Amino acid sequence: MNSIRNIAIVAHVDHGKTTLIDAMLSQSGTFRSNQNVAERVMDSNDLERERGITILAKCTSLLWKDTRINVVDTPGHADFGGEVERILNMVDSAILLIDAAEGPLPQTKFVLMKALHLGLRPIVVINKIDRSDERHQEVLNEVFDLFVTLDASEEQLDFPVLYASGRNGWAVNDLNDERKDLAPLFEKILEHAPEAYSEKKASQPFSMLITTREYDSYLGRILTGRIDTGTATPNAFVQILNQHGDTVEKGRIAKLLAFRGIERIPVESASAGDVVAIAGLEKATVADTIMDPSISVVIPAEPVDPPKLAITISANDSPLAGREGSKVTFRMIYDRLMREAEGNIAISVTMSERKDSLIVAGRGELQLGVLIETMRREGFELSISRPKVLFQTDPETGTRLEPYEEIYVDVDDDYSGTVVESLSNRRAEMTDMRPCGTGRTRITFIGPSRGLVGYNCQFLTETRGTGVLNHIFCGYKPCTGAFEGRKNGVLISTEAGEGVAYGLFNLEPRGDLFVVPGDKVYEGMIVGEHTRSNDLCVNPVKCKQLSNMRASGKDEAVKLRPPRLMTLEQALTYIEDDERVEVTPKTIRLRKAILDPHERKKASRREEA
Ligand SMILES: Nc1nc2c(ncn2[C@@H]2O[C@H](COP(=O)(O)OP(=O)(O)OP(=O)(O)O)[C@@H](O)[C@H]2O)c(=O)[nH]1
Ligand SMILES: [Mg+2]
Repeated sequence: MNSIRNIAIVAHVDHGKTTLIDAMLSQSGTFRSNQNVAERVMDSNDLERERGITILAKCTSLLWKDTRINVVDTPGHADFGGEVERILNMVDSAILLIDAAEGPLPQTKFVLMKALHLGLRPIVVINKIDRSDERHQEVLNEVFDLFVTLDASEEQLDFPVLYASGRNGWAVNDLNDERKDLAPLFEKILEHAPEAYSEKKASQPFSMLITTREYDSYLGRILTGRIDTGTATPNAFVQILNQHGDTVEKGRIAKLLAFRGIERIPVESASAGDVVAIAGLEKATVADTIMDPSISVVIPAEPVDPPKLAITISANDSPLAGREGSKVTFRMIYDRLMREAEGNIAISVTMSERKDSLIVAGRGELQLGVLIETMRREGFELSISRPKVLFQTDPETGTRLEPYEEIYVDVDDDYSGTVVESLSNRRAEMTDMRPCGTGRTRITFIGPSRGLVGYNCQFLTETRGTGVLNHIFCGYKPCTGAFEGRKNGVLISTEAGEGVAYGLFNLEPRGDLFVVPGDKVYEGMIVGEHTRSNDLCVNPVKCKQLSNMRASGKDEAVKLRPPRLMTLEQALTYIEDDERVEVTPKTIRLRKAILDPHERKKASRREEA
């Protein structure tokens, strides 16, 4: 039995990829009947479960009528697009999933563009047909238009279509068919996706391009890829070359693992076309080729899109540094980030000029936020600057260029005015506005990426949490000049100590507070937002003057307004250039980069001059 299909499931965020894979796994009999399986079982890491999104692409494998189908679940969020780009190299086919109510959205366009470019012929699945607001006919037309816009070939345009409800576990070729199970989808995969095994390739010496790299506390470095030629066996001696053809290392395959459902099990051999994981190598990483020492042919890896947004990360130097984290030195941060950049192709890390911080560039706030959150849980303490969009210079004219995005918002009609206004304030231009479904409008804009940094939070407030905002990078255009920063100034602590109810109560008329009584504060730390545009130095640790007269007692138990709490991503986009976010495993604090008020004043004067 050597028949293999390799297929990736791609879609916009939340269109139901991971849920569909649950149903595929259970209906192909991959789980034991008494096995207790979590919902969205492929979203296996903590952050994925907490946020309900897929962050890393992951492979699974199932059997259908003696054919092994390797399925790759991919993330739908644009920030993790690099994962999708790389994974598409490993498969021969893709299932393009589209929500029957929402239709194609920006990330649908992105993943389809990448898939078509690689010459894949996707199977289109219109999912969530069970939704009451589904509009499959229109959606199908929109999908067809999208294929045309993206210059699909005749062959690609002739895509098969299935209708499905992944959550209810059925797929049909025709909506009049009985909605029973996923058999029609499996049959379509066998029929439409190309056979991955080839006798001819299998008879050549072994070679495999590494697509993902992860760490296992037990096995060490685990490298996953699809075997291009030959057969891999445990204990085989191999050499690893990078994309330039330089030798990275030579070594032995200690363990050869194949995917079986949600597990990886050791196997004695695997042949060309199969997707496997290899343990035992020490230096090999993503985009390197593992091969039999008798050959030296590097398999080319497609380059991925460059990063667009950067933050600087340095060691935490606040007065409270080192109290909550175990990894606080710059050296540790450096090693950790370099290791990340090596395996995570969509992130780049460079040393700053002053050699005291690292510039970490990625695709977006969410991706960088997830990286910081992960490091935080590993025990790191960090000091982070506001995300900055990466500019480019036009090689011919020398003008400064900045990234632009196509922005799509779906909002209730009532909020469309507010959203148009706030996006125009962020220099976005409206290009289209049309009704979409009952009482909702879809508005399209083109605007600078800079304007979108931190907008998501404001957008959710403006639409009372009902709006959907999506954007996709659409190229570089001449820079639009300076943006106005945050409207309000901040309240800065002048003292170190613990927040006191009395002191905080007295600050309430000045603005919204970020701290509660008992929170540790220090000089230069930001404790709230000022109601006016300037910064204000305040004392949050001030106690009530005690006198020897007994007070009436009524002002002793002061009632404070609830503080404004920020998530990591909100904090990052809230701060200005002269401010930092201090992150420890337990706390997120905002602070001025320069803590001493006199030094701060001097520095800002220097800047103005
Ligand atoms: N009505 C309906 N909802 C569904 C269906 N499939 C999934 N959902 C819901 O859609 C949401 C997103 O599902 P996921 O499977 O996490 O989507 P995803 O495409 O993997 O999302 P990302 O990995 O974050 O891109 C969940 O709340 C699911 O319950 C379906 O067939 N019908
Ligand atoms: Mg998912």
